[in-house]
Amino acid sequence: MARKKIIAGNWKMNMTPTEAVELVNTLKPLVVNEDVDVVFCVPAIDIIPVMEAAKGTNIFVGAENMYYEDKGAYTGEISPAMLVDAGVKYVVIGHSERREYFAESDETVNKKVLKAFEYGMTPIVCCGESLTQREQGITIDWIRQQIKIAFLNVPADKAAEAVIAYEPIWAIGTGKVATTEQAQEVCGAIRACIAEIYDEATAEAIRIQYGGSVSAGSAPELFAQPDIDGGLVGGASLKPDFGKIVCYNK
Ligand code: G2H
Repeated sequence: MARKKIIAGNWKMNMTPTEAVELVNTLKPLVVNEDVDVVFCVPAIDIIPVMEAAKGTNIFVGAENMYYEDKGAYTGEISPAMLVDAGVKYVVIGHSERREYFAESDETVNKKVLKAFEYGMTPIVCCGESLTQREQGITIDWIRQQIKIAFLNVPADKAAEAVIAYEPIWAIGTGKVATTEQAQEVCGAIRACIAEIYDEATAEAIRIQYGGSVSAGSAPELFAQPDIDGGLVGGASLKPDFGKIVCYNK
């Protein structure tokens, strides 16, 4: 069965609750595409107002992060139960900005992935190489290692439901989108890695996004690649252009 595309906005640390509701109201008529699962991953404080504003639409609301413990003395963190109670379905795990500024490691990513599944959420598991790693020719080895650790102890039936976002760090917010060939090559290698860890059926089912300066111009070619099942979109998800990205095939 063909995989359904999944296109997610990652708002990062943008949009007050008031601005968030305005943005959802602007975008909701523009992001209707029955061929695509549409997700708005928003700051924690925006989740409930966005959920309200998106009621009755095709928009799923996602979180940008969560902690891997159930509850307790972790000041400033948000728990999986809080997200589930608010109606969150998807959660971004291990974005490179979390790894760079908040010391997230492959090991904490794995703990969060396991916890998201335990609570019935779908993790959007991020991976990606730096420019230095690409220039050293170790991109695929690096990504394979990130994937293998992220999915440690995740059973095949859960892995099949996961979303992986391949985001080359050098392409994030830089306007420097990876070429279609570069993006397809790595997404294909990720699928092969999943087949190795699990089996062909799991690899065929898992959805793999490309992220990194995706725009309305680059989306159609990227999303037409055999191993690219959509995108994780930062800057462009805050603009009406996100509607064009979601409707890339119209
Ligand atoms: C990569 C992406 C969204 P942008 O971080 O996850 O952001 O599209 O702004 O490069």
